[in-house]
Order: sequence, then structure tokens, then C-alpha cells
Amino acid sequence: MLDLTANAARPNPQGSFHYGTIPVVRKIHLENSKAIISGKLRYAVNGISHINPNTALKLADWFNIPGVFDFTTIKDFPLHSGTPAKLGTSVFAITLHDFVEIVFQNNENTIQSWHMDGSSFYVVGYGNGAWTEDKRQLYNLVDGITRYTTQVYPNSWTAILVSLDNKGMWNLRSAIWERRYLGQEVYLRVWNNEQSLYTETNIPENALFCGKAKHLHRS
Ligand SMILES: [Cu+2]
Repeated sequence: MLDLTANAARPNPQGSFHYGTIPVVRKIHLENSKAIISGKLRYAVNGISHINPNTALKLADWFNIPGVFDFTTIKDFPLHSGTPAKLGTSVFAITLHDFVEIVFQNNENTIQSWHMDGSSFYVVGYGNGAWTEDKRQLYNLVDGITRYTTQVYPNSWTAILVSLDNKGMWNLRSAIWERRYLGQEVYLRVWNNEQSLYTETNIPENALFCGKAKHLHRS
């Protein structure tokens, strides 16, 4: 018999994944900035203007190649204002399934657009000025929808909640290309030590090996 209810409205409303009741285990605040480093225009996140190493981050991570990136270059919170930005490779260490609050703080006069690869997130709040803890009371913890991109208004903040359930080396970046190209991006290395196809597929057969991975043998 044809079940006419199968594709109809569900008893659970849209967005009923109860993201608003999950405890946050990690808080990250990302502040964008414009900088001149060695005489050149750059953009930075928490004082670090990202540069891509010669060895792809995912290759370095997969094959445990040292000296390519570390988890201490970029911090979870912005540097004290006035600290000059510098070049670095920005990778956050995230444990698989961490439920994270990310606040994008935009102290510039231009609108920002941030995009996350690998996971969708819930935008829970926007506001003017500097984010403060009491802003959490304004969060929409009920019926946000999942997105991959969010805006941050000039001299304002945007807060998101995200369940990082996808293992990998994921890019979180400005969707304004010159800003991304000139350093306004970070990587989220979402990981646990379970080596299993249940949590991550193997590296593709045709993956290009570059940099310090060049001479590795495929297993
Ligand atoms: Cu994407």
C-alpha cells in the first residue's frame, strides 16, 4: 500500500535537531583584521595571517609529517589589541564530535562573510559592537537552520554553534576572495585516534603527493 504520509511534513519541525540543548565544550573567538606585514597588504585572524605550507596540511596530518603545522600558532581568542599580526599556519585541534561555539568578531568597517567546509552550523546570534558573555541570552537556541556561510556586519559579531562530526582538515575562511587569499582563513583539524572507515575514508589512490610527502610510498 502506498504510504502517502512518507514524504509529507514530519512530526518534528524543521531544524528540530536540538542544537540549543547540547553542552558547548569549546569556545573559539575569531577576530578578523587587516595588516601590513613586510610592506604587503595581508588579512589575519586572531593576529595570524595564514600561509599554506609547501606540504598540503591533510598530507602532513595523514602521514604524521612533522614541521609542517602545529596547534599553537593560532589561539582560541584574539590577541590583545595593538599586537601586530604575523604570518603563520593556522590550525585548530578539535576532537571529533566537539560541540563548539564560534564567535566572529568584526571590528572593521566592512561586512565579512565566513564559510565553513565539512560541517554545517547554526547561526544563533548577531549583534553590534563587541560580543560579551551576556549576549548568550539573546541566542536563538530553538529554530535556527543549518548553514555553511554567514555574514558578520561592520563593527559587529555573529555567533554560531557547530557540532564537528566530520573528521578531517577543514577550511574555515573568508568568502571574500582577496581576504582569504591574503590570509583570512584557518583550518579545523577534526580528529580522534580511531583508525576506521567509519570515521574517515582512506586517502584517494590518485592523491597528489607534494612537499615533504613527495617521497612517501602509498600503502
Ligand atoms: Cu565549502
